[in-house]
Amino acid sequence: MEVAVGDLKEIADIIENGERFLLTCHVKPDGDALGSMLGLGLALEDAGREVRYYAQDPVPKGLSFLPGSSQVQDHFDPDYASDAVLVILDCNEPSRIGDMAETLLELAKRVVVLDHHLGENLHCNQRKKNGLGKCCGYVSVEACSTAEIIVDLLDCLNWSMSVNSATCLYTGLITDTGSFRHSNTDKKAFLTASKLLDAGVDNYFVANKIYQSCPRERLELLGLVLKTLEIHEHGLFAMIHVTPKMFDVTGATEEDTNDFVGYARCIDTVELAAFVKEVRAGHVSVSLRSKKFINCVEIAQKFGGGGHFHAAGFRTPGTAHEIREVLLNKVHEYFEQLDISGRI
Ligand SMILES: [Mn+2]
Repeated sequence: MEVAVGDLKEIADIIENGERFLLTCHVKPDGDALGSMLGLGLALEDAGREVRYYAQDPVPKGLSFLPGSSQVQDHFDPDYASDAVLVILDCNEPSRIGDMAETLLELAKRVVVLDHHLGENLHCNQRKKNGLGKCCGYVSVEACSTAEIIVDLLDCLNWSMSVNSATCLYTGLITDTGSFRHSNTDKKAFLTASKLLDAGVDNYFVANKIYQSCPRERLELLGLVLKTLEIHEHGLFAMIHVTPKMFDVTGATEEDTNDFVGYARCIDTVELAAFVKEVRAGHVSVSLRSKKFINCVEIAQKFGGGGHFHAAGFRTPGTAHEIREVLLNKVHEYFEQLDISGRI
């Protein structure tokens, strides 16, 4: 796997020459999806381009402080889309954009993909499908966040960054690196942060919005979820879950479960953590997080999911209790074929 696919200069040319843009990101948008989309979009607006933002799912309450977030719509005008450069941020598979992905890809005049996930590289496949080079992209698994790629792109364009644009990008950077704690945090992540602070970002403001502004329902739900903690595989695997009933009892919403999996992973012996989330009865999504040597994608792929080495996920029908059992078995199989002697 190449670490970077595509040419950022080629993307910069398309951006420079475009007049109308439709920006989109993945379903259930997170800090990097929205941060990179709005960060790029606000820079485009400052450069006099016409920009619209589309995301299938709404902006989470916790990210509504992002400048420009009120402009994100859950629908798009097909006439506008057919005359626009479609920029897809923080994902590279149509299913991650949502139900309207194929329509958008058909309609758009040009398609640009900017991402840092492992995956089938939408732009390459689309390029083959369309034959005419309508799609291109830059996907770098080395980049800690899509926001970092946008900073590089704006550098390439020689465009200056407004405080608002930089605030969005900084949010993408700190959320995807877990505030510079995850393994994807490298020197470049700090250099990018430094550039964003130079552009005027109030990092304490952003940190407070992200980490010190949660509703009390979140903590009440966390209390119930932590009671479901079980540790398996000689202390290496921790699992927690949430059920629809726990949401009912606490009044918390799905957004409130953000990063709960981190509590399971933070245990000293744990190398792999799973959070089994049943929000609607019979529909489960699972977040997997690892510390060092466990490849979450390999496990997620057994269930048709994907992601990064240290962070992946999948969706499946079933109840939380059923999926716990199935996952426990798969993880056990995974550990059996892994040589963990000397690690426990
Ligand atoms: Mn990201």
